[in-house]
Amino acid sequence: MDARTLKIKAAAEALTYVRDGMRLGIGTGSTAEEFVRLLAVRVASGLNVIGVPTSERTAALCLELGVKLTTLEETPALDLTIDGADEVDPQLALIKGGGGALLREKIVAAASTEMIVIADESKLVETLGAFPLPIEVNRFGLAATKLAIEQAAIRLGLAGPITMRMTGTEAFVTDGGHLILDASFGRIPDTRALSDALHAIPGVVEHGLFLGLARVAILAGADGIRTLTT
Ligand code: ABF
Repeated sequence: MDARTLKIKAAAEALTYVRDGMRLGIGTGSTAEEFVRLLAVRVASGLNVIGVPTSERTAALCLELGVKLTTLEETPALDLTIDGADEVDPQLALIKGGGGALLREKIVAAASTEMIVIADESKLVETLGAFPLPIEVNRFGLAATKLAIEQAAIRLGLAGPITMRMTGTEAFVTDGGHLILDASFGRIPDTRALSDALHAIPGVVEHGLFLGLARVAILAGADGIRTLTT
């Protein structure tokens, strides 16, 4: 089975959690896009939901397909967020942000009663960290922030290259106007300690460790769907 088929299967399973009248957080990335496509079909046949998109890209897709959008200003509390991930561990800690939307994704997930992660089963790992951790940073003081991240990592026994995300020859800029540093620390045994240490650095806007946010992970594989819960 190809990767796209697996993503569609995970997205279809997530759709079974959506009820009429729900206020949804709508994720970013290729798996979340499959969810939007399936959701749009249900909306066209009468499902009444409203969604907060986690990126401009997702907003554009929702508008194109007729999924009604709102904002967290108008609708500050959401029922359910459905989003992809770059890595999922068995406790449902996640690395997200490979698509560059981690700040809005985390704000939206935190505003939701429930978060469901959808992915193909290749995203399931024993310990997070093979995927470089995206860290969204303010442009001001970039070199100082990077140094502070390196020092914080060393205190936790972590080390590895930290590179600025690029689009061609230009720095990648997030929807919030910030930059992303991708930190290749390798295995992260204590995700909470790293999360806290990164949050303590003033130039760090947010990072891609999503801890305690997802309650359900729907993972599609060649043998079918696995649903993990906390
Ligand atoms: C978003 O999209 C991210 O947080 C994650 O980086 C990425 C996953 O993308 P895909 O579903 O394309 O693998 O959910």
